[in-house]
Amino acid sequence: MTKVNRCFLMLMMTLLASAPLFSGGSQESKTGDDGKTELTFMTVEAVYIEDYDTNDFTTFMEEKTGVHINWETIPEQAEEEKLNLVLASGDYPDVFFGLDFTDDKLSLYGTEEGLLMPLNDLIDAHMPNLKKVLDEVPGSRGAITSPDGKIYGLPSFNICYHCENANKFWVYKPFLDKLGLDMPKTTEEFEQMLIAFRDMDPNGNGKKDEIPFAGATVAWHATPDLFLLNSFVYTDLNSRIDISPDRFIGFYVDNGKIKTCVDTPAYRKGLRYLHKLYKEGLIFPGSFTQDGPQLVQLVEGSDLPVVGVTAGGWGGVFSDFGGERYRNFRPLEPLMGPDGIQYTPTFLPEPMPGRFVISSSCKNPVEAVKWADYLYSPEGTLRARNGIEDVSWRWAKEGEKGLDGNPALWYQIKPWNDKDPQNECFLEVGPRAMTNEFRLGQASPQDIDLYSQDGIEQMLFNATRDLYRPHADASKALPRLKFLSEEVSEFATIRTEYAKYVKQSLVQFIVGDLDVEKDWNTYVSNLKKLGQKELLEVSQKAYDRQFK
Ligand SMILES: [Ca+2]
Repeated sequence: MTKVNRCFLMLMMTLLASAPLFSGGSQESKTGDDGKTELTFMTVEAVYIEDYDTNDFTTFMEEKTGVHINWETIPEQAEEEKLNLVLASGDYPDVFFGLDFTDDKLSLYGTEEGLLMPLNDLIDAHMPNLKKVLDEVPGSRGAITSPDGKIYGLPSFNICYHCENANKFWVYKPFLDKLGLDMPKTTEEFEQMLIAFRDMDPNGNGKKDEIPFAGATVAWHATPDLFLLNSFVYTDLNSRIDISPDRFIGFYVDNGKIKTCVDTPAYRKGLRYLHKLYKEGLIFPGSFTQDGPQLVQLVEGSDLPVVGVTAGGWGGVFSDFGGERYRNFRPLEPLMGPDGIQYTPTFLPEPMPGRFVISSSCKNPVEAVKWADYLYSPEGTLRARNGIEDVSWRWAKEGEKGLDGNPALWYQIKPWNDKDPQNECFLEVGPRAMTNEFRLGQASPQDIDLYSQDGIEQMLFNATRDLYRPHADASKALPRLKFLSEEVSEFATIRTEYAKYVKQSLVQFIVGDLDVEKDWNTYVSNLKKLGQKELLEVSQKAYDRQFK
C-alpha cells in the first residue's frame, strides 16, 4: 500500500469515527422496554468467548448503535444439524452470526427457498465500509454473489499474505546442527535427513527415541502429504478429515481448463515416495489420525526433544507458541522432486461467505446491516477481533513501519491469541475486514525477535516471501466455484463421496493398506465410477460462467 493510500485510509477512519455512526431506526423497529431496537442473533458457542451476552464488544456495540442483541447460541458439534432444524422450523432469528453458511447453503436457502434476505440494495444504501472493502479487494463482490446475482451473506475477509502459501514444513534446527546437516533442498536429501534423525541420536540420550516426522490431520496445514506431493505434481488436495469437501479435492486450473492431479503418473510417483518414507518408519503413524493438541503434546511432552520435522501453517499448530521448542523450528523451503517439480499450493485470497446472514423474516434489516458495517472498518475489525483500544491494540505512531516495510496502521499491544477464554471481543467469529493493507499494516519493530510471540507475523511474512512465494503459481489454483442449485442437488452427494474416496485412498496408499503398484488401476477406475468426469465438467461450467 502506498503512503498516500494509507493516509487516505486513516483520514476515512477519522471521518467515520467522528460522524454519528448510525442515524435513527426504521419505523417498524422492534423496541425493548428501554426504547432500544432489539435483534436476535444466532451463533455457535465458542470455547474461547466466555459469554456473548456480557462480552465487552456486545456492550460496546450496544452503546454505539442503540441496538440490543438477544443472543441464541447453538452447540458447535451440532451446528449443521441445528441450523437445518431452525431453517425448517419457520421460526428464524433475525441474523445468523458467524455460522458456516457455505455457497451451497446460500444457494439452497436463499435462491431456492427464499428464506434469506437479498442484501445487494442494503449494502449499497447502508454499508459504506463494506463497499469500500469490496472495491479494494479484486473479485470480492463476485465471490460473495450467488449465481442468481444476489448477495445472501456478508463475508469475512482474512486476506493474509502468509496464508496464501500456508502449507509449510518446519525442521528442528538443533537436530541439524548436532548432526552437521544443512537444510535439505530435494526430496532425496529430505529422506536422508529423516533417516539421520531416526538413526543418529540427535537428541543425544543414547536412545533411538526420535520421531523423524510427525504431523496431524485435524490442524491447520499439518498433514504429512500435501507439502511432499507438491514436489511431484501441483497438488491442491486437503486430506483433513474434519472439513467440508466442497473444494481442494485435487482439482486445479491449467490455462483455463480444470484438471485433476489425483489420477496422474506424477501423483502416483509422489504416493510411492510417501509410502517409502512411511515404510522406513520416518512418518509417525498417528499423523493421519491425531489433532493439533496431540501433535503439540508429541513435540512438547518429552524431557528431550524428539520430533525432527513437523508441519503447520504456523508454529502454534505443533508447539507451545513462543516456547523453547517453538523457537527452534525453522521453515523448510519446498523441496525439489526427482523431476524438477517444486511447488507450493496457493490458497487464493478471497472472502469467506455467509458470516452474517439475515433471515427473510427480519423486521429491522437496516439496523442489522448498519451494525455489521462497522465491523468492516479498520477500527471495527480491530475492536471486534483484537479487543479494546489502547488495551489490546493501538493506532500506529509516526515512523512505525508495517510488516511490508510501509508506514504502519496499527500496533498489537498484547499478543493476539484464540486459545485462552476471554470476554473482550469476538476473536474471529462473524464479519471482519482483514485486507492485505490491514494485515501488513500491523506495526513491526525493525529489530523484532522473529521467534518471540510478538515476531510471529513478521516471521511468517518473511518466510513466505523468501521461501514459499517463489514456488507458487497462483494461476493453477482453483477459485471458489458457485453452483446453481440444480447442480448442487445433482452433484453435492457425488462430490462428497468422491472427495472422501480420494482422501481415504491417499492415506491408504501412504500407509500401505492400498498398494501403489497393484491397486492403482482399480483406484483410477473407481475415480471414474464415482463421477470424476462429471465433476470436472460441472466445475468447468461453473468456472466458465464466473471467469470467462
Ligand atoms: Ca535419542
